[in-house]
Amino acid sequence: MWKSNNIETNAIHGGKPSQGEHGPLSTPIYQTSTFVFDDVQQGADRFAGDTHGHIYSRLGNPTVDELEARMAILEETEAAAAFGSGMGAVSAAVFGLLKAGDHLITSHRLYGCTFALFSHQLPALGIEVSFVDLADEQKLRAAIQPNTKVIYGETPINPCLTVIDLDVIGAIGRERGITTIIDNTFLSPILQRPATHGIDLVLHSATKYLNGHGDVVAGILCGSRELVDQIKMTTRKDMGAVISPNDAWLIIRGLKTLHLRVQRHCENAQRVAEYLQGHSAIAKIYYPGLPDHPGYRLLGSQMQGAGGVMAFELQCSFEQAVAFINQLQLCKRAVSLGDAETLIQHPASMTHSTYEPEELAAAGISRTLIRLAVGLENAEDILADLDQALATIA
Ligand code: 4LM
Repeated sequence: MWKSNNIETNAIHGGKPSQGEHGPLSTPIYQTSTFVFDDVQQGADRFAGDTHGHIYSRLGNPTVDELEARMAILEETEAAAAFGSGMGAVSAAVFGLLKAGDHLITSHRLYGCTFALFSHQLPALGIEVSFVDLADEQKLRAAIQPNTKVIYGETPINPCLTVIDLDVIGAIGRERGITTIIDNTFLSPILQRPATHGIDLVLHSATKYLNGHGDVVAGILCGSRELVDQIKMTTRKDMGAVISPNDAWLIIRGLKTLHLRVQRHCENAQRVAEYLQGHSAIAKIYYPGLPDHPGYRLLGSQMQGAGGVMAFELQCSFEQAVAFINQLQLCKRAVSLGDAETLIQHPASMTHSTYEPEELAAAGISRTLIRLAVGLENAEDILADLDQALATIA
């Protein structure tokens, strides 16, 4: 299987299987649910795992295989598994690794549906969950119990961009024999590769930067062959959050420009963050590319860039904040991130509406917090749109 030393080349060619009979440049879409066996024995051998070969697209598909091979190379892991959504990947990972009586440590700061899964579904099945500040090593160590099996975090965290030190999480996981999972959605492997910091499983909502064009919902999990195979053959197979071959193909296409897109997202976001920071209507801004953000110290080591997402508070009432969002013309009012279009949303009533009011407060999500996922447009146009909308609340 082909592999370069350069991530830009691997995003295009990495893991490509050897050229088939017709030599297509673009990956063929194997739009098939099932695969034909030559005879009963061949089918039985494949089911028993004695021989390789496809069986049924819930278990594996050649187009999906190519996406998985490429993502494993990009995240510097042995293997990867693709899913029908980011939440499909999160749930397959935790249900595959935890059983009743086990304990999960995570942060109270998470994407809203991940928080809902951990605070409602897992406890209902007898899995204990502790929510601690994963950026605080002492608090994390103090939360470990004899039954702790998994530590799960995001970095930078949705929506306030809190950064967690991956070397600390990876070291604690190794030392205590706890499986560590990091959601790398906000940066993509172009800017951050958690496995190189000792993290066991790296997760993505592939809906975001990996695909990048706002037309697919998907997830990816990258890790050791052993862990990935375990999850593929248990929760992915039996719970069934599989990706379609067509969606896998769209992500393969998106990956070809990932490095160019991410670079432009970072450049545009840096300009927007600096503009907002200097604007008199802004009360607070959260972006790890600004020197006063606590995560800035890890830029250049853990993170090769600050990404395209930021959050901010305006010096105004809730009603004025809503009026500002409604006033935007170019920036689109929508959840999600990592698309060509600049997207703006209100976390307390949208992505994080799964949180109770006191949980929102603990996660630092105020009623006036606004999240901006900067797109690929000309930065001048994004700034002009923000400027005209800010002028209405001045
Ligand atoms: C959003 N996010 O924030 P699927 N992990 C992270 C995420 O931000 C998301 C998921 C997992 C948003 C969706 C509406 C850090 C999603 C879940 O949506 O299931 O692909 O990923 O705007």
